[in-house]
Amino acid sequence: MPTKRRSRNTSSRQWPKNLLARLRAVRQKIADSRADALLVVNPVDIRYLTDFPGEDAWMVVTNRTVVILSDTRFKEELDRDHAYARSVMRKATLSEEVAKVVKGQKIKRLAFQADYTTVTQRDALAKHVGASKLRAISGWLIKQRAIKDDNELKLIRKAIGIQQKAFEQLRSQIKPGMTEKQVAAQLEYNMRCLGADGPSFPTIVGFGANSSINHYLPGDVKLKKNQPILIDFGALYRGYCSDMTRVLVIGKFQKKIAEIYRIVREAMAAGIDAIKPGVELAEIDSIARNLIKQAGFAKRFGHGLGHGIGLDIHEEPRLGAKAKGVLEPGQVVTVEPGIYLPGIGGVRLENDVLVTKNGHRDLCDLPTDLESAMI
Ligand SMILES: [Mn+2]
Repeated sequence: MPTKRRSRNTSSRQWPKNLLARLRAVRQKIADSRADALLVVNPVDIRYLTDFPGEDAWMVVTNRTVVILSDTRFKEELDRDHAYARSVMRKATLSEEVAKVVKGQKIKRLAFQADYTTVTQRDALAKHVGASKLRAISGWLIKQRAIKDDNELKLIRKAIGIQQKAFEQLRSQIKPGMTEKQVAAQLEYNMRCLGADGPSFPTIVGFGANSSINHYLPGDVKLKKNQPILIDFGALYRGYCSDMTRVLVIGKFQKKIAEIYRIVREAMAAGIDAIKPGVELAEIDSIARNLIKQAGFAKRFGHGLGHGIGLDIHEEPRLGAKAKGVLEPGQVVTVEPGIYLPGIGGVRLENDVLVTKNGHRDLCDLPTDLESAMI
Protein backbone atom coordinates (compact mmCIF):
# COMPACT_ATOMS: atom_id res chain seq x y z
CA MET A 1 0.00 0.00 0.00
CA PRO A 2 1.47 3.37 -0.88
CA THR A 3 2.24 5.45 2.17
CA LYS A 4 0.86 8.92 2.74
CA ARG A 5 4.21 10.47 2.09
CA ARG A 6 4.54 8.78 -1.24
CA SER A 7 1.25 9.95 -2.57
CA ARG A 8 2.11 13.50 -1.55
CA ASN A 9 5.36 13.29 -3.44
CA THR A 10 3.81 11.91 -6.58
CA SER A 11 5.21 13.77 -9.57
CA SER A 12 6.35 16.57 -7.25
CA ARG A 13 9.26 18.53 -8.61
CA GLN A 14 9.73 20.37 -5.34
CA TRP A 15 12.57 19.15 -3.14
CA PRO A 16 11.24 18.00 0.22
CA LYS A 17 12.37 20.54 2.83
CA ASN A 18 14.37 18.14 4.97
CA LEU A 19 16.33 16.94 1.94
CA LEU A 20 16.96 20.48 0.79
CA ALA A 21 18.68 21.31 4.09
CA ARG A 22 20.95 18.27 3.68
CA LEU A 23 21.72 19.24 0.11
CA ARG A 24 22.58 22.80 1.10
CA ALA A 25 25.13 21.54 3.61
CA VAL A 26 26.78 19.41 0.92
CA ARG A 27 26.83 22.32 -1.51
CA GLN A 28 28.53 24.43 1.13
CA LYS A 29 31.20 21.74 1.45
CA ILE A 30 31.66 21.70 -2.32
CA ALA A 31 32.05 25.47 -2.37
CA ASP A 32 34.44 25.46 0.62
CA SER A 33 36.69 22.93 -1.07
CA ARG A 34 36.65 24.90 -4.33
CA ALA A 35 35.18 22.06 -6.31
CA ASP A 36 32.25 22.44 -8.72
CA ALA A 37 30.52 19.19 -7.95
CA LEU A 38 30.51 16.06 -5.82
CA LEU A 39 30.23 12.56 -7.18
CA VAL A 40 28.36 10.44 -4.62
CA VAL A 41 28.99 6.71 -5.00
CA ASN A 42 27.95 5.42 -1.58
CA PRO A 43 24.32 4.21 -1.92
CA VAL A 44 23.54 5.14 1.69
CA ASP A 45 24.62 8.72 1.00
CA ILE A 46 22.51 8.83 -2.15
CA ARG A 47 19.53 7.78 -0.05
CA TYR A 48 20.40 10.37 2.59
CA LEU A 49 20.41 13.18 0.03
CA THR A 50 17.54 12.10 -2.22
CA ASP A 51 15.48 9.40 -0.43
CA PHE A 52 16.17 7.15 -3.43
CA PRO A 53 17.03 3.68 -2.13
CA GLY A 54 17.94 2.06 -5.46
CA GLU A 55 21.11 0.10 -6.07
CA ASP A 56 23.81 0.53 -8.68
CA ALA A 57 23.37 4.28 -8.84
CA TRP A 58 25.81 7.16 -8.69
CA MET A 59 24.89 10.77 -8.29
CA VAL A 60 26.42 14.10 -9.23
CA VAL A 61 25.62 17.14 -7.06
CA THR A 62 26.41 20.57 -8.47
CA ASN A 63 25.35 24.00 -7.32
CA ARG A 64 22.31 23.92 -9.55
CA THR A 65 21.43 20.30 -10.15
CA VAL A 66 21.36 16.80 -8.79
CA VAL A 67 21.70 14.03 -11.34
CA ILE A 68 21.03 10.44 -10.37
CA LEU A 69 22.66 7.99 -12.77
CA SER A 70 20.41 4.96 -12.61
CA ASP A 71 18.96 2.45 -15.04
CA THR A 72 15.56 1.49 -16.39
CA ARG A 73 14.82 -0.92 -13.52
CA PHE A 74 14.33 2.14 -11.33
CA LYS A 75 12.69 4.49 -13.84
CA GLU A 76 9.13 4.21 -12.58
CA GLU A 77 10.14 4.71 -8.98
CA LEU A 78 12.39 7.66 -9.78
CA ASP A 79 9.72 9.36 -11.88
CA ARG A 80 6.99 8.75 -9.33
CA ASP A 81 8.75 9.37 -6.01
CA HIS A 82 11.91 11.33 -6.73
CA ALA A 83 11.02 13.65 -9.58
CA TYR A 84 12.70 16.53 -7.75
CA ALA A 85 16.06 15.03 -8.73
CA ARG A 86 17.10 14.72 -12.35
CA SER A 87 17.58 11.11 -13.28
CA VAL A 88 19.44 9.63 -16.20
CA MET A 89 18.76 6.10 -17.39
CA ARG A 90 22.30 5.29 -18.23
CA LYS A 91 23.32 3.65 -21.49
CA ALA A 92 27.07 3.52 -20.95
CA THR A 93 29.19 2.69 -17.90
CA LEU A 94 28.80 4.81 -14.78
CA SER A 95 32.11 6.60 -15.31
CA GLU A 96 31.22 7.37 -18.95
CA GLU A 97 27.88 8.77 -17.80
CA VAL A 98 29.67 10.86 -15.17
CA ALA A 99 31.93 12.18 -17.94
CA LYS A 100 28.84 13.28 -19.90
CA VAL A 101 27.50 15.19 -16.90
CA VAL A 102 30.91 16.77 -16.27
CA LYS A 103 30.98 17.94 -19.86
CA GLY A 104 27.36 19.10 -19.94
CA GLN A 105 27.64 21.02 -16.67
CA LYS A 106 31.10 22.38 -17.49
CA ILE A 107 32.51 20.95 -14.25
CA LYS A 108 36.21 21.70 -13.82
CA ARG A 109 36.78 20.09 -10.44
CA LEU A 110 34.82 17.00 -9.47
CA ALA A 111 35.14 15.87 -5.84
CA PHE A 112 34.64 12.13 -5.35
CA GLN A 113 34.24 9.94 -2.27
CA ALA A 114 37.63 8.31 -1.79
CA ASP A 115 36.29 6.06 0.99
CA TYR A 116 33.81 4.30 -1.29
CA THR A 117 35.43 4.40 -4.72
CA THR A 118 37.36 1.31 -5.78
CA VAL A 119 40.72 1.67 -7.48
CA THR A 120 39.14 0.28 -10.65
CA GLN A 121 36.38 2.89 -10.52
CA ARG A 122 38.87 5.69 -9.92
CA ASP A 123 40.94 4.55 -12.90
CA ALA A 124 37.83 4.50 -15.08
CA LEU A 125 36.89 7.99 -13.89
CA ALA A 126 40.41 9.24 -14.60
CA LYS A 127 40.15 7.79 -18.07
CA HIS A 128 36.75 9.26 -18.96
CA VAL A 129 36.56 12.42 -16.87
CA GLY A 130 40.26 13.26 -16.80
CA ALA A 131 42.55 12.73 -13.80
CA SER A 132 43.28 16.45 -13.45
CA LYS A 133 39.59 17.16 -12.78
CA LEU A 134 39.26 14.67 -9.91
CA ARG A 135 39.58 15.62 -6.22
CA ALA A 136 39.49 12.84 -3.63
CA ILE A 137 37.50 13.82 -0.53
CA SER A 138 36.77 11.97 2.68
CA GLY A 139 34.37 12.16 5.62
CA TRP A 140 31.99 14.91 4.45
CA LEU A 141 28.74 13.02 4.62
CA ILE A 142 29.75 10.79 7.51
CA LYS A 143 30.14 13.86 9.71
CA GLN A 144 26.96 15.45 8.45
CA ARG A 145 24.97 12.24 8.87
CA ALA A 146 26.07 11.87 12.50
CA ILE A 147 23.73 14.74 13.41
CA LYS A 148 20.18 13.61 12.84
CA ASP A 149 17.44 15.98 11.70
CA ASP A 150 13.86 15.72 12.96
CA ASN A 151 12.77 13.54 10.09
CA GLU A 152 15.60 11.08 10.72
CA LEU A 153 14.84 11.00 14.44
CA LYS A 154 11.24 10.15 13.67
CA LEU A 155 12.32 7.18 11.56
CA ILE A 156 14.87 5.98 14.13
CA ARG A 157 12.25 6.20 16.88
CA LYS A 158 9.86 4.21 14.70
CA ALA A 159 12.55 1.53 14.17
CA ILE A 160 13.15 1.42 17.93
CA GLY A 161 9.41 1.13 18.58
CA ILE A 162 9.19 -1.88 16.28
CA GLN A 163 12.31 -3.41 17.80
CA GLN A 164 10.92 -3.17 21.33
CA LYS A 165 7.43 -4.40 20.50
CA ALA A 166 8.89 -7.35 18.62
CA PHE A 167 11.06 -8.24 21.60
CA GLU A 168 8.13 -8.08 24.01
CA GLN A 169 6.23 -10.44 21.73
CA LEU A 170 9.22 -12.76 21.61
CA ARG A 171 9.30 -13.06 25.40
CA SER A 172 6.07 -15.02 25.35
CA GLN A 173 7.05 -17.04 22.25
CA ILE A 174 10.44 -18.28 23.36
CA LYS A 175 10.37 -21.87 24.67
CA PRO A 176 12.88 -24.54 25.68
CA GLY A 177 13.73 -26.73 22.69
CA MET A 178 13.75 -23.86 20.19
CA THR A 179 17.00 -23.42 18.27
CA GLU A 180 18.98 -20.20 18.09
CA LYS A 181 17.97 -19.92 14.44
CA GLN A 182 14.30 -20.32 15.30
CA VAL A 183 14.45 -17.63 17.96
CA ALA A 184 16.22 -15.27 15.51
CA ALA A 185 13.65 -16.07 12.80
CA GLN A 186 10.72 -15.49 15.16
CA LEU A 187 12.10 -12.12 16.22
CA GLU A 188 12.74 -11.02 12.65
CA TYR A 189 9.25 -12.23 11.69
CA ASN A 190 7.75 -10.20 14.53
CA MET A 191 9.60 -7.10 13.33
CA ARG A 192 8.44 -7.57 9.75
CA CYS A 193 4.85 -8.02 10.87
CA LEU A 194 5.13 -4.81 12.88
CA GLY A 195 6.18 -2.88 9.78
CA ALA A 196 9.96 -3.21 9.64
CA ASP A 197 11.58 -3.43 6.21
CA GLY A 198 13.74 -6.16 7.75
CA PRO A 199 16.31 -6.57 10.48
CA SER A 200 18.94 -3.80 10.61
CA PHE A 201 21.62 -6.54 10.64
CA PRO A 202 21.55 -10.34 10.93
CA THR A 203 20.06 -11.09 14.36
CA ILE A 204 22.46 -12.54 16.93
CA VAL A 205 20.99 -15.19 19.23
CA GLY A 206 23.40 -17.15 21.42
CA PHE A 207 22.41 -19.75 24.03
CA GLY A 208 24.58 -20.72 27.01
CA ALA A 209 28.30 -20.45 26.38
CA ASN A 210 27.60 -19.17 22.83
CA SER A 211 26.51 -15.88 24.41
CA SER A 212 30.15 -14.97 25.07
CA ILE A 213 30.96 -14.87 21.34
CA ASN A 214 30.52 -11.24 20.27
CA HIS A 215 29.31 -11.62 16.71
CA TYR A 216 27.95 -15.11 16.96
CA LEU A 217 25.87 -16.57 14.13
CA PRO A 218 22.78 -18.42 15.38
CA GLY A 219 23.09 -22.19 15.10
CA ASP A 220 21.02 -25.33 15.59
CA VAL A 221 21.51 -25.92 19.32
CA LYS A 222 18.35 -26.23 21.37
CA LEU A 223 17.49 -23.96 24.26
CA LYS A 224 17.59 -25.39 27.76
CA LYS A 225 16.26 -23.92 30.97
CA ASN A 226 18.59 -21.73 33.05
CA GLN A 227 20.81 -20.90 30.06
CA PRO A 228 21.56 -17.27 29.28
CA ILE A 229 19.99 -16.22 25.94
CA LEU A 230 21.82 -13.25 24.41
CA ILE A 231 19.83 -11.44 21.72
CA ASP A 232 21.37 -8.55 19.76
CA PHE A 233 19.09 -7.25 17.04
CA GLY A 234 17.46 -4.25 15.46
CA ALA A 235 14.78 -3.13 13.04
CA LEU A 236 15.22 -1.39 9.72
CA TYR A 237 12.59 1.22 8.95
CA ARG A 238 12.74 3.23 5.72
CA GLY A 239 16.48 2.85 5.68
CA TYR A 240 17.04 3.67 9.36
CA CYS A 241 18.48 1.25 11.89
CA SER A 242 17.82 0.54 15.52
CA ASP A 243 20.02 -1.68 17.69
CA MET A 244 19.39 -3.36 21.03
CA THR A 245 20.77 -6.18 23.15
CA ARG A 246 19.10 -8.05 25.97
CA VAL A 247 19.87 -11.24 27.83
CA LEU A 248 17.02 -13.49 28.90
CA VAL A 249 16.74 -16.80 30.72
CA ILE A 250 13.96 -19.32 31.11
CA GLY A 251 14.27 -20.13 34.79
CA LYS A 252 17.24 -18.66 36.64
CA PHE A 253 20.71 -17.43 35.72
CA GLN A 254 23.60 -19.33 37.23
CA LYS A 255 25.43 -17.30 39.89
CA LYS A 256 28.31 -16.14 37.69
CA ILE A 257 25.99 -14.90 34.94
CA ALA A 258 23.82 -13.06 37.46
CA GLU A 259 26.96 -11.45 38.87
CA ILE A 260 28.20 -10.13 35.52
CA TYR A 261 24.66 -9.14 34.55
CA ARG A 262 24.47 -6.72 37.49
CA ILE A 263 27.89 -5.23 36.65
CA VAL A 264 27.03 -4.75 32.98
CA ARG A 265 23.74 -3.13 33.92
CA GLU A 266 25.53 -0.66 36.17
CA ALA A 267 28.12 0.09 33.48
CA MET A 268 25.34 0.73 30.97
CA ALA A 269 23.52 3.09 33.30
CA ALA A 270 26.74 4.98 34.07
CA GLY A 271 27.57 5.30 30.37
CA ILE A 272 24.08 6.58 29.53
CA ASP A 273 24.10 9.01 32.48
CA ALA A 274 27.34 10.57 31.26
CA ILE A 275 25.96 11.37 27.82
CA LYS A 276 25.61 15.08 27.09
CA PRO A 277 26.94 17.51 24.48
CA GLY A 278 30.59 18.43 24.82
CA VAL A 279 31.74 15.28 26.62
CA GLU A 280 34.69 13.50 24.99
CA LEU A 281 33.65 10.31 23.20
CA ALA A 282 36.48 8.39 24.88
CA GLU A 283 35.34 9.65 28.28
CA ILE A 284 31.93 7.99 27.94
CA ASP A 285 33.66 4.73 27.10
CA SER A 286 36.01 4.98 30.06
CA ILE A 287 33.24 5.81 32.56
CA ALA A 288 31.42 2.59 31.74
CA ARG A 289 34.62 0.59 31.30
CA ASN A 290 35.97 1.61 34.71
CA LEU A 291 33.06 -0.04 36.47
CA ILE A 292 33.78 -3.29 34.67
CA LYS A 293 37.49 -2.88 35.42
CA GLN A 294 36.88 -2.29 39.12
CA ALA A 295 34.81 -5.45 39.26
CA GLY A 296 37.83 -7.35 37.89
CA PHE A 297 36.58 -8.00 34.34
CA ALA A 298 38.67 -5.47 32.36
CA LYS A 299 39.95 -8.20 30.03
CA ARG A 300 36.45 -9.55 29.44
CA PHE A 301 35.18 -6.39 27.74
CA GLY A 302 37.12 -6.10 24.52
CA HIS A 303 34.97 -3.95 22.26
CA GLY A 304 34.09 -0.25 22.28
CA LEU A 305 31.16 1.01 24.34
CA GLY A 306 29.00 2.07 21.44
CA HIS A 307 28.49 3.61 18.02
CA GLY A 308 26.24 5.94 16.14
CA ILE A 309 23.19 4.51 14.36
CA GLY A 310 21.35 5.91 11.37
CA LEU A 311 21.23 4.79 7.76
CA ASP A 312 24.15 2.53 8.67
CA ILE A 313 24.05 0.22 11.65
CA HIS A 314 27.52 1.36 12.65
CA GLU A 315 28.33 4.98 11.97
CA GLU A 316 29.83 8.06 13.57
CA PRO A 317 30.40 8.82 16.35
CA ARG A 318 32.19 5.84 17.90
CA LEU A 319 32.36 5.55 21.67
CA GLY A 320 35.75 3.95 22.25
CA ALA A 321 39.04 4.50 24.04
CA LYS A 322 40.65 5.83 20.86
CA ALA A 323 37.71 7.91 19.63
CA LYS A 324 38.42 11.58 19.01
CA GLY A 325 35.91 14.38 19.42
CA VAL A 326 32.95 15.23 21.60
CA LEU A 327 29.27 14.38 21.67
CA GLU A 328 26.97 16.78 19.82
CA PRO A 329 23.19 17.31 20.00
CA GLY A 330 21.34 15.25 17.44
CA GLN A 331 23.64 12.26 17.58
CA VAL A 332 22.12 8.86 18.37
CA VAL A 333 24.52 6.38 19.91
CA THR A 334 24.30 2.90 21.32
CA VAL A 335 25.61 2.16 24.79
CA GLU A 336 26.49 -1.51 24.97
CA PRO A 337 28.92 -2.71 27.59
CA GLY A 338 29.47 -6.44 27.95
CA ILE A 339 31.36 -9.05 29.93
CA TYR A 340 32.23 -12.27 28.15
CA LEU A 341 33.41 -15.41 29.92
CA PRO A 342 34.59 -17.96 27.35
CA GLY A 343 33.05 -21.37 27.91
CA ILE A 344 30.56 -19.99 30.45
CA GLY A 345 28.58 -17.22 28.78
CA GLY A 346 28.34 -13.52 28.23
CA VAL A 347 26.12 -10.58 29.04
CA ARG A 348 25.74 -7.47 26.92
CA LEU A 349 23.03 -4.85 27.35
CA GLU A 350 22.41 -2.19 24.73
CA ASN A 351 20.15 0.84 24.41
CA ASP A 352 19.95 3.62 21.82
CA VAL A 353 20.48 7.09 23.24
CA LEU A 354 19.81 10.52 21.73
CA VAL A 355 22.16 13.38 22.60
CA THR A 356 19.88 16.35 23.35
CA LYS A 357 20.75 20.03 23.78
CA ASN A 358 21.30 19.68 27.51
CA GLY A 359 21.84 16.00 28.07
CA HIS A 360 20.38 12.85 26.63
CA ARG A 361 17.25 10.86 26.14
CA ASP A 362 17.30 7.08 26.32
CA LEU A 363 15.16 6.06 23.35
CA CYS A 364 14.82 2.49 24.63
CA ASP A 365 12.54 1.83 27.56
CA LEU A 366 12.40 -1.95 27.90
CA PRO A 367 13.52 -2.91 31.41
CA THR A 368 17.03 -4.16 32.11
CA ASP A 369 16.66 -5.38 35.70
CA LEU A 370 17.55 -8.95 36.51
CA GLU A 371 13.96 -9.94 37.33
CA SER A 372 12.73 -8.78 33.92
CA ALA A 373 15.37 -10.92 32.27
CA MET A 374 13.80 -14.07 33.72
CA ILE A 375 10.92 -15.62 31.84
MN1 LIG B 1 25.32 -2.18 18.49
